Amino acid sequence: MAPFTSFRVTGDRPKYSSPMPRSRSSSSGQPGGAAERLVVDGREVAVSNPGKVLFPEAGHTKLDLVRYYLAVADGALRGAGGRPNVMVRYPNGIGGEHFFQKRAPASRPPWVEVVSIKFPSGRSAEEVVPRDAAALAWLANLACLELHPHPVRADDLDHPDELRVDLDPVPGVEWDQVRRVARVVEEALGELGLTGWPKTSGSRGLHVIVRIERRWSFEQVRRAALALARDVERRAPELATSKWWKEERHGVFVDYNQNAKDRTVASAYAGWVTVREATSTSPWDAASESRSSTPPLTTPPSSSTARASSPTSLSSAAPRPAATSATDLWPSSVSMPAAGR
Ligand SMILES: [Mn+2]
Repeated sequence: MAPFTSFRVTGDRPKYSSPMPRSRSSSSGQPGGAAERLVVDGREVAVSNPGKVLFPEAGHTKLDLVRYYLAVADGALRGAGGRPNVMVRYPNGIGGEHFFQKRAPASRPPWVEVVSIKFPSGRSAEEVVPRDAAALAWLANLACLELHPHPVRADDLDHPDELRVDLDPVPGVEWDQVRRVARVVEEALGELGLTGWPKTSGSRGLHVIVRIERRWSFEQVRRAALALARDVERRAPELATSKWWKEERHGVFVDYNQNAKDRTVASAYAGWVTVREATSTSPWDAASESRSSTPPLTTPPSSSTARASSPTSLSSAAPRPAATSATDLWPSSVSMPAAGR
């Protein structure tokens, strides 16, 4: 049973072709049934084990996940599109083991784009760069329940276009406090002429994505994120902390180290991230709503909702004008705690 029926994503995209008539080959012998072949914008995507249950509680299958990504492709691509993505794979579903896979599988359709990323170790890996709904469907077939993009675009791997504010509540901190801190972040950003786009993190917190010009190094952006974290702490010392050491933290930790090079975070419309139904055009109002417990796959946002909810509005917000950009505003003398955790 599909949680929704339409594959239509936006008005100007062609409708996705219906799956071919199911050929339930009895010789397959696989629990998920014979492979489905979908045609997405003219590209054929094979879905192996389409009936395999990835979300046992709701009963959603891999084919449901593929359909979900097709339905939210517009929003999901605004978050993860055009960027190298680490694949976060859950081959046995949401309750099973998952692993991070940087290297794109060698056996992939020719239309799946990759870009080579160099790591400090000197090694490199070709990471997937999704640019269209078909690529998302292909990722879904590999049971990527999350999209984990780098904060850079594939055509410039050295200059992030996103500063990511990661709000991590320490254990016991309520959701209400997380969104109060998000409001403080909004205020701090606003004074700098920057716009933040909040989204749920997929765990207990919130991410605020700030699009910036591609002018600064990872180190500079991270330094700006640290300065912002300290500013937030200064504004709301009882609610938020920028302390790196866990034993010194209280309230909501503003995790500036998510801006370290090679760090990726779950992007908007990840298959398992709570999708908030926004009723307002302001992302900050969306962040104020109570946390929905509705599993995202049962309520994929309509395209109009998707446009209204925060992360999908990113593209219209970027790029930032040059006048006041975060990293120009803080001195380079701000000392940097050690990276890593
Ligand atoms: Mn976090």
